[in-house]
Amino acid sequence: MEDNHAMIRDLRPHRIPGPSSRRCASIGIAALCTLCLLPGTLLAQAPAGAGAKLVPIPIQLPKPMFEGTPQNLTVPNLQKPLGRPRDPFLAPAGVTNVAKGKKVTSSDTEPVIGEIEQVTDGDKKGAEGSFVELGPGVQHVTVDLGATHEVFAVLFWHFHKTPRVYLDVVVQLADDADFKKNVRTVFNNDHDNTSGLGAGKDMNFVETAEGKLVDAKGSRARYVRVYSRGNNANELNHYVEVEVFGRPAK
Ligand SMILES: [Ca+2]
Ligand SMILES: [Ca+2]
Repeated sequence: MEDNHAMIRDLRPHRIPGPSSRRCASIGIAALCTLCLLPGTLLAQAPAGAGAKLVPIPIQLPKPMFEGTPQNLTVPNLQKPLGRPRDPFLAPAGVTNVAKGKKVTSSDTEPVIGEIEQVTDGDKKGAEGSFVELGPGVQHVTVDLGATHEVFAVLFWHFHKTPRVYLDVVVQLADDADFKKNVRTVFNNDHDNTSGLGAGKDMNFVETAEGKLVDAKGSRARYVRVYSRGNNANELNHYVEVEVFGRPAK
C-alpha cells in the first residue's frame, strides 16, 4: 500500500503539466488549422476570372543586340537587371498581340527617321531601319485596337541596339483617341511629374531585346498610348514596336 501511495505522490507532480500540455496541443492544432485555411484565403484573393485556364502569352522576342548587364548608366531610380529571362506572363488562353498591323498615331506627325506605321508592323529587330525616331521632348504613340479589348499586357521596345534608358515613360489606356474618356495609367516612371501626367512610382529600366512588359490587368480599352521624353543618350524618342496582348471584349 505504501508503495502505491508513493506512486500516487510521484504521479501527482506529473499531472500538473497535463492540462497545460493539452493547452499547448490545442494551440498547436489551432495554428495548424489557421495554416490549413491559408490556401483558401489566397484563392479568395485570386483575380476575377480565376478558374479560367491561364497560359503564358505568346511573346516572340527579337535577336539581342548586346549581351550582359549594361554598365555606367548613371540614371536614378534604375531597376536592377534581372540577370535571367523574364518570367512567363500568364493570361487567359487565346490572348494574342492584338496591336499587330493596327493604326498608330503620334504626337510627332513627321518622324525624323522612319514611319509611324513601324510601331505595329511586327518588325522588332534592333538594327538601323527597324525603328521610328520622333522629335525631342515629350512624345507619344497611340495604338487604335479598332474596338474595345480586354488588355492583359502592353509590351514595347523603344530601342535595343545599345543599352538605353528612356525617360518619363508613361503607359495609358483609354476609351477615346483623345485620351479624355476613362483614362487609366498602367505604368508611370515620371516620378517628378515632368510630363504633367501625374507623378508615377514605377522604376526606370534598361531597354533590351526582351522589351518592357507592363501588366494591364485585363482592363477594357480601345486605345493604348505610350509616352516618353527622350533618353539617357539624346533628347529623341524611338519606337521599334508596341504590342498589346488582349482579346476582343464581349
Ligand atoms: Ca516595328
Ligand atoms: Ca521626370
